[in-house]
Amino acid sequence: MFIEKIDVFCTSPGRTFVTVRITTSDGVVGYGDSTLNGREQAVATYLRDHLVPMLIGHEDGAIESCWQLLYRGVYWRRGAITMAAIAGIDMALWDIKAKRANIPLYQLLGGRSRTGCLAYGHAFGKDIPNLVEHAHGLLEQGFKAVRLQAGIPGHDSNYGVPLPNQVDQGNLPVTEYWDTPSYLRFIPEVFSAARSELGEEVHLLHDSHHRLRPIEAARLAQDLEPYRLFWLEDCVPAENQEVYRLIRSKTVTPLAVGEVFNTVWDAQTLVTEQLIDYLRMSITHGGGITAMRKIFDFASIYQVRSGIHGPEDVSPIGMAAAIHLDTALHNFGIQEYSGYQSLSMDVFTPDFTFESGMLFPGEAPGLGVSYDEELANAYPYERSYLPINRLRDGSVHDW
Ligand code: CS2
Ligand code: MG
Repeated sequence: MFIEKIDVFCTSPGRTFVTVRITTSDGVVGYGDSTLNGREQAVATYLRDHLVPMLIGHEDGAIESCWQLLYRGVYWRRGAITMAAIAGIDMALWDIKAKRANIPLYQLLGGRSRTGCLAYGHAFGKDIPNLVEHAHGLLEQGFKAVRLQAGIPGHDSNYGVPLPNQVDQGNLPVTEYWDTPSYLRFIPEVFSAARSELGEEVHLLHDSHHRLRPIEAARLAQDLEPYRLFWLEDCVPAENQEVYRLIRSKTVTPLAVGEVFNTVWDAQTLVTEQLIDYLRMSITHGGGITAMRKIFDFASIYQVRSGIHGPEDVSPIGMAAAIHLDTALHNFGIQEYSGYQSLSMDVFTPDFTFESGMLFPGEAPGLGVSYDEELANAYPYERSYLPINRLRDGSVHDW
């Protein structure tokens, strides 16, 4: 059997998603996620104009061969656009293969390695009391791990703390301002208060979102050691993997990085030198299931665990794929799960579940997702941007 038709949808049911639907010559349908926040049309166009024509007639069961065709058969390789496009095709082909075998995807990836997958939610607050209150709410929902992001005194905004009436300049980037010294002074206070309010058991995580320099990151990681974080994430931009050598040498706070990575080469030094503890690459941005199962197996040799990226801008399809892989991987660490708007869930109807702080894949054959084309088409694509971050002197900084 072979690929007969590929549809690429770029719609905004709740937020913008890029969805791939493959239909085979014998009528089996598979779904994949190619969402890349703020660059959705670039991926959709790459798929429609460049990849889809190459794939019609390709044997749908030849997944590895298809991946190699799309990675090395197009000469220009790697990059966020390319690997998100490959990911959507790859996920859909794995969905089809598991449907043909009439088993949930995790069974095809080695079977169940754990009863459930530890998840973490996003707690945020304009100040410490507000943050702790939100974190308590997540604990009441059953989470055993929460990411804490707080407003910083003197900052108009901070990463991970949505503003109630964020100035929306239509569909152009919003500018935010950042001050590292006040951030470095305040975050230890946040985690001191959180640890005493939330107790010793709960896993606490924090995301510096690429904003520090190596010595600043080392300082923060050291200052947070008394609060025993599960991880400190994206403390510095990671294009230069070697800068993690300094940070690693100064702290025992676990380090996580990788949500912006899209191939194993982005993480090779970090993994082989054990400069990190968790690799954050997502199936949607890392080239699909074919690529990510290999990358996490490579990471397992160095005792680096998975921490797959799972915000709202990985679609429920990408989340379902992550949970299936999480369930089978030996070196699973934790799964990010910030949840979705009900409209998004109505479009994709994923069968994964969240219970007592853990995520569970469904037992339906394949990924356990669908795509309500009619409902989604009622929410046409709307251009949107991620914010731009500047220092107070106006220079552009990492967002
Ligand atoms: C964040 C992401 O979840 C995280 O760890 O870094 O939500 C990130 O801000 C978004 O994926 C950007 O689109
Ligand atoms: Mg992050």
